[in-house]
Amino acid sequence: MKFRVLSALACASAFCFAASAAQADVTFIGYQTAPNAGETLVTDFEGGPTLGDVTFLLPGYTLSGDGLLFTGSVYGVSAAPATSATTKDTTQYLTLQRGDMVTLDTPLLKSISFYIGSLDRFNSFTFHLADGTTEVVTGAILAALPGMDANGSQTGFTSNGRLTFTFDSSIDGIDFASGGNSLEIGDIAAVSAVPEPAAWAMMILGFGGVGGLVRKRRVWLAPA
Ligand SMILES: [Ca+2]
Ligand SMILES: [Ca+2]
Repeated sequence: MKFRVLSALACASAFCFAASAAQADVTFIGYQTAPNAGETLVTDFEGGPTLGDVTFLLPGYTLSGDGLLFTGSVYGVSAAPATSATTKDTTQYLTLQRGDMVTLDTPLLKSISFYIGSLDRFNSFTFHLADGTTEVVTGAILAALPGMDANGSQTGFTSNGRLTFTFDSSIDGIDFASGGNSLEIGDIAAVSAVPEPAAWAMMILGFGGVGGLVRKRRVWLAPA
């Protein structure tokens, strides 16, 4: 069952008291590798070898920063995102080591989603809102949401899956960063802030097709 809650649980955190803070709806679906219904794939991180020349990056988007394109797992360096309790992403993904930051500049977006592997508390996502402000969601914030953990588990259903952020206003970029090893990101997908009619139809269909694994909460974002 899909649901939307102005979360009492989020209010248990300090972020609830930032009266002017922006808000984002957060959806997490463990092990869901595919983009959500109605989304368009932004990049799958194939190709390279450097961030600037991945084979496919949707027009209008720019990737820059310190991340590595990686396949497989190396202990203490990077772990391929889990796609089930016993399987891993066998394709190329983005990994950020301690201190790394990668920026994805985007057209105006209503929502963005990406596959996250072994979420850690020290992973962070800084959203650039169209009004020029920035808002930060850390792994520690996400760990407080039902159905999610940020314990770095390389197999867990609650720390490997598709993470979706939907905004009341538009964003035009996101910074991925990590205070430790590592932040692992698979396919990124997005919904434009100005969808085509066909996209609306797909989204409406998508709303009816989501199964019982959705955990959706509204988080209060911490100003950067
Ligand atoms: Ca890939
Ligand atoms: Ca990790």
